[in-house]
Formats: sequence, C-alpha cells, structure tokens
Amino acid sequence: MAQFEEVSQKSAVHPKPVGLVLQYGTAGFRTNSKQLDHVMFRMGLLATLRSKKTKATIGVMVTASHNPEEDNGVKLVDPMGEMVTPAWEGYATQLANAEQEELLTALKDIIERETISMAQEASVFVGKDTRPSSDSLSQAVLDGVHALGGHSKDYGLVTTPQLHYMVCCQNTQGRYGEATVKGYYRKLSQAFIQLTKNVPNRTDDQKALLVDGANGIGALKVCEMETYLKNELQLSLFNDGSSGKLNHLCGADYVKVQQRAPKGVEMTAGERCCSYDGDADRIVYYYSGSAGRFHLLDGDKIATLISTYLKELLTQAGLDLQIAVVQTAYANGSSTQYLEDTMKVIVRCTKTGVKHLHHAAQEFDIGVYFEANGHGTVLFSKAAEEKIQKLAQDSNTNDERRRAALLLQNTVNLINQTVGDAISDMLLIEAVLAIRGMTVQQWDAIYTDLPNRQLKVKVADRRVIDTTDAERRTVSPAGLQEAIDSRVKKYRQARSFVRPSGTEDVVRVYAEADTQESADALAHEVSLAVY
Ligand code: 16G
Ligand code: ZN
Repeated sequence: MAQFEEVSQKSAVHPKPVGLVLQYGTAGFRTNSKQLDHVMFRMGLLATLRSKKTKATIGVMVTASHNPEEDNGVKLVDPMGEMVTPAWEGYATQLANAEQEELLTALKDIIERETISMAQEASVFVGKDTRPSSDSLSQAVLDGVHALGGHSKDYGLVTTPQLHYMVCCQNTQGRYGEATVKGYYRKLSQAFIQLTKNVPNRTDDQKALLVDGANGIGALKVCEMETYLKNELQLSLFNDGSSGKLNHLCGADYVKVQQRAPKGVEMTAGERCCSYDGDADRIVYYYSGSAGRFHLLDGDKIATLISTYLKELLTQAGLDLQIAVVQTAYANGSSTQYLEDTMKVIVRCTKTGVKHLHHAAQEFDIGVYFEANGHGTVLFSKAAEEKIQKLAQDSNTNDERRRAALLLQNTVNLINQTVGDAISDMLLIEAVLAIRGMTVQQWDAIYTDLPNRQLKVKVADRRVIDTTDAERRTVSPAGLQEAIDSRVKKYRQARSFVRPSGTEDVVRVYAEADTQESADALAHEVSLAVY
C-alpha cells in the first residue's frame, strides 16, 4: 500500500540506532534527547493508529518534565485527555524497539491485533516544551503522523496539561471548553475571578504570589495568562527561562526533593511562593518562616487544603456527595492520619504514577488525587457535576446553599480534570486561601509533616525488587521486607519502603520518623539493606 511506502521512506530519515532498547515507562519514553528521533517518528505513527482505532483526536506531548535539559521524552494522550491504556503502552514499546527493517511488520501487527481500519481518518494534536531538542523532535512526530496520512494540529509550545486539555475539548465537541490556548486562559481566569470576586478586603499582599517557573514552559504560559487575571492575582515570576537552565537548581522536583528554596527566588519571610516543574504539571508551595526556616507545602498539603474546602462547601450546599483523597506510599503519614481521623474523608493509596491515581479517583463522586511531589487534580463524576449545576441554578434554594453551589460550580470550571496542572492548581489554591481567608502559615499548620528522607540506590538490576500493597511492601527479593521491618521497629512513628523507579535506573528509598535524624538514619539503613 502507498501508505506503507511512505512510512518506509520517511522512517529512513528517522533511523533507529541498532540495538537501542527503550521502554514506555510511567511517563512515556524519557532519555537523552539524542536517542529519541526515531521514537518520536514512531510515536507519530502510533498516535495516528490510536486515533483511527478510537475515532477521536489523540495527543502527543514532547517533554521530559523535570529531567535535565539534555533529556527529552514523549507521552501519548488518550481521547478524554487521560494517559494511554496499558495495551497501547506495550505497542509503543514494541514499535520503538523494532529494528529498522522490522518496523513495517511491527506496525502491521498492531493494525491487525487492533483490527484498525486504515481508511478511517486520523487526527493528532502535538505539543512541546521549551527544551532546545523539542523543535526537531516534535517535527519528527509530525512526520510520523503525516507518513500515515493523519491530520495534525501543532500547538507548538504548550504545557503538558494544556495539551491534555485541548485533546479533551476537541473530543467533547467543546463541552469541556474551547480547544485553544486562549480558550484555556479564558475558562480558567473567568472561574478564578468569579470565585474571588466576593471575597471582602483582599489586600495586595494577599494577591501577591512568587512563582518559580523552573525556566520552562510554565513560565512562558503563566505570563501569557496574566492579563486575563485582571490583577486579581499579582505574580512575581522567577526562573522565567530568560537566563537560567531548565530545571537546574529550581522547579518543583528540586524543591520537593532537596527541601529547599530554588535558586533565584528572592523571598522575604512569610511570602507565599510556588514552583512549577519543567512541563508545568506539578506544583509545590513554600515559604520562609521565622529565622529563615524553609517550610514546604507539598502535594499532600495541597490535597488536604482542597479536600477540606470542598467538604465544607458540600456541607453548606447540603449535597450528599462522597469525597475521597487518593495518595501514594510517598504521602506523609501525618497527612493520611489527618484526612482519615480528623477530616473523616476516605483515603485510598495507589501505586506511583498519575494513571493509577487518576483511575482510583474516578471511582468517587469527587476524587481529589495528589502525589506528594505535587502532581494532582480533582475529578468530579458526571452525576456530581450535574447535581452541583442544578443546585447553582435553583432559585428556590436558600442563599447559603446557593452560594456554596455557585462556588462549587466555579471550582469545577477552574480545575483541569484531565491531568495535574500547575497553573490550574495554583489558581485553585489561591482562590481557596482567599475564600477561607487563610495565610500560608495557617494552611501549613493544618497538620505537621513527619520528617522524611528520600534516597536513591544504584543496584545491578532494580527489577529484582517486586512490591505489593501499593508499593508499600516488597515481596522479593526474599528477606528484604523483614530487613526493612526490623529497622523500622527501632524508630518512633517510623515507616519506610523501597520501590524500583519507573523513570530512572535506580531503587528509591523512602523513610519517615519522629525526627529528621531518625528519618535520615532509617533511610540510610534501609538503603544498605537494598544492596
Ligand atoms: C513520573 C510520573 C509521576 C511519578 C514519577 C515517579 C506521570 C505523568 N508521571 O514522572 O507521577 O511520580 O514518574 O518516578 O505519571 P519514579 O518512578 O522514578 O519514582
Ligand atoms: Zn511534569
């Protein structure tokens, strides 16, 4: 078929280095950008097939998130803006690893297994982050799409969550919003302004926020959005990409893992600051306390703030909707305890990786999910959205209930439900703080984090470690869990687990305990047990 001839010809321009094997991991393919040209071309092919199969628009995002600037990566986005299904992750790996002469066979194999009609039209949205390599790599994706006769729309520089949003808007015929970057700004800023407009006496101090853009795409996009916010939020942007290197000594991952302020942010005591990661799908907050002590408000604190706010509104609105918080093993023990014992909300723990959390959150009327690293969002079931909307429009209801319902409705509009979104999360957090009249210190004081430590250990083969119970316990190698248990017993309020990383060739170790010294010592002892 002519189509396949074109694939053959074009693929020769994007040759695969012989013997190179890559894996579609937790966040797609991710490695040094020099190894990715053929992968990008092939993901263009695969996205086109996926689009034919689902008869919907598929997204391809070129980014390596918080990884160093030299790396790059690619992720496929399914029709409703969610991560691609496991079977197709498998196809992605097969296609990426097929040697040059096996490519057509691999492609035809997928077409056959999925009974794809090649006559079906295909549409693929492509986006990229600000890495120097992203230009040519996204071009390779487009080459792949066109080689199979697919239609493409190149959004150019967008955040990862913006691309997810576009895909969802497109496939819901605009019901979720308009599939343009401007449409995204308009929807979010209108919701934010509606939410905050009746908050009495918001001072300039309360409107001020310091933002670390990680020298990445988030910085660019939040600048574009600022005019839409009509001074209701006054951002001071640092690490805007004009001089510093992407993710270098800055960004959400650096701040969370190092537990310190990013380079280049001039913060005075008590000021609210936040950091995005390199593709703006994560956010963490922090401030400098008295005596310059650094205080981090991570994904767990964000989930707590948001779920507390939502629960209060549901009570005021008199809406009987079930709310749950989904976390991973990395969630600080204090947060879980607070949510379960004080807030009395359902808490679920899943494996690391957005798709697992997202999936679990879909089971509730309202599912708030956040990884401790700051990736998260809120999902509302269709029924929940309808109930909220109905009440907001019901002129017979009393003022308090109606007010709560209107706040809930605008909250729904402010949230990017497709995936964690630093910009949307930031606006939501700012709105919640304003509505509840809370300072960042008061937010921080909701509960006190247990001191914790994360380490990584290089081992010969990280795959020998197998975990269970949402990665909280190991089942192999034999004896490892017992070794961890015996070390944990020596400390107070202690917990520790190990898991093979899905994005790096390392084993990750997490430990928490009543003091930082104990958490550090426990993490160290457990990492020795991993060898
Ligand atoms: C990826 C995941 C993130 C997870 C991280 C864990 C997505 C979109 N991203 O970045 O959710 O926290 O991997 O990395 O799923 P690790 O397996 O190396 O610890
Ligand atoms: Zn990211």
